[in-house]
Amino acid sequence: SIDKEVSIAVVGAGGVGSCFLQQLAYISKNHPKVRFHLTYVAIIDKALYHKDFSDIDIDTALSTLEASGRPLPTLDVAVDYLASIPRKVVFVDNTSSQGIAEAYPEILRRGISIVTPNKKAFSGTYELWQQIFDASLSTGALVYHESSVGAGMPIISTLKEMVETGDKVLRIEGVFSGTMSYLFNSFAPIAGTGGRWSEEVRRARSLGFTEPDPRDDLNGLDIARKLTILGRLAGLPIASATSFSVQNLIPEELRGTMDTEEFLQKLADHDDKMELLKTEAEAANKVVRFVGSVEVATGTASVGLKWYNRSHPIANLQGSDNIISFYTERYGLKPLIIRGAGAGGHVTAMGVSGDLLKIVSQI
Ligand code: NHO
Repeated sequence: SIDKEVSIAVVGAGGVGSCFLQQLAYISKNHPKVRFHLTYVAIIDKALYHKDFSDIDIDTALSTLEASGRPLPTLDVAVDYLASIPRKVVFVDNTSSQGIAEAYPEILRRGISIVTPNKKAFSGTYELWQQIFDASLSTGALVYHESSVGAGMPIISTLKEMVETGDKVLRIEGVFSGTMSYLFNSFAPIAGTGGRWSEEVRRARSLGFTEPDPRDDLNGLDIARKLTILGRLAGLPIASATSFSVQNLIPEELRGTMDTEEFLQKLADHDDKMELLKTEAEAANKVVRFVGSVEVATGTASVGLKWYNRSHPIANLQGSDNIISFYTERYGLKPLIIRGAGAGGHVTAMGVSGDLLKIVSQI
């Protein structure tokens, strides 16, 4: 029997958002206790919602939004509308919008819970982080963001449980970017030679493994954002994603405003340097990988190239997999290791849907 009714607002319906809507359709048909009402759907320029809060059919939401969506209201207007819904409301942010991220404290203050894979809010200023969790504490509205690190893998929930049950996290280390995982697994494989660096970047891009402009992966910022989030959850007041050492793999001369094609052509001039890195590691019977780590005792985080023995779990990743190792007091010398697909619409949306289920069971 149904014992709860919840309204869902979905903002963003791209790679992750469209997969999330498919999962929401499944959940709403199969949940034994909760009735889900899709009450608001929006993309960058359009929104679909009804004055009387009546339901939007989940299966056809996107085509209806395309055909008869109205112009996107301002965020203030949208939040006023959501706050007036006479039910519990969960706001699902499937965008990478900075503006929406900055509105989380206000959304929570209005009693609306939030689920999101968007890293911006949690890796921005420490002040925004505090405002978000203070607002949640004061109103009881919840905020979950599992997919902001490692897609659907249980990274954030695991770390939170360690901390909340009194384990002491000492170090977190891993490969946090599907793109960089793919690039280094094929550039410096544990067996065979791998291609030239710029060719590997070009190939990864054509296979859809990089951002449209690969510089957005090579600059290390995506990984720095994820480390900021994990470091803060482990108790470090990390000021921002640019407050610690991040190795930028974009050669300095190529950081200007040139277009992507010109960048890829010029990147070939730097292949010899990358080749040298690879052969130096090989000479020591190791492989080079691009990793991130948080060192809790010293309060530091870093992102950059490191060498690993061929037998090391970090050296043995495949495809665009992520791997995250938690070194804690409880786990001693053998870290808890979580490994699996770290990118892609369906697995990222699963983290979002899983969080939604956790929220509805608590509100
Ligand atoms: P898209 O496909 O660009 O879709 C964005 C949607 O938001 C569009 O529908 C757009 O119209 C809408 N939108 C943008 N601004 C809006 C606004 N102001 N109001 C209303 N709608 C707006 O982006 P994705 O790929 O679906 O990503 C969505 C979010 O999930 C982003 O925050 C992204 O960072 C996050 N995310 C995506 C992935 C992924 O695999 N695609 C992952 C994690 C988080 O695990 C993944 C990952 O880390 C991949 C990473 N590149 C890696 O490891 O290499």
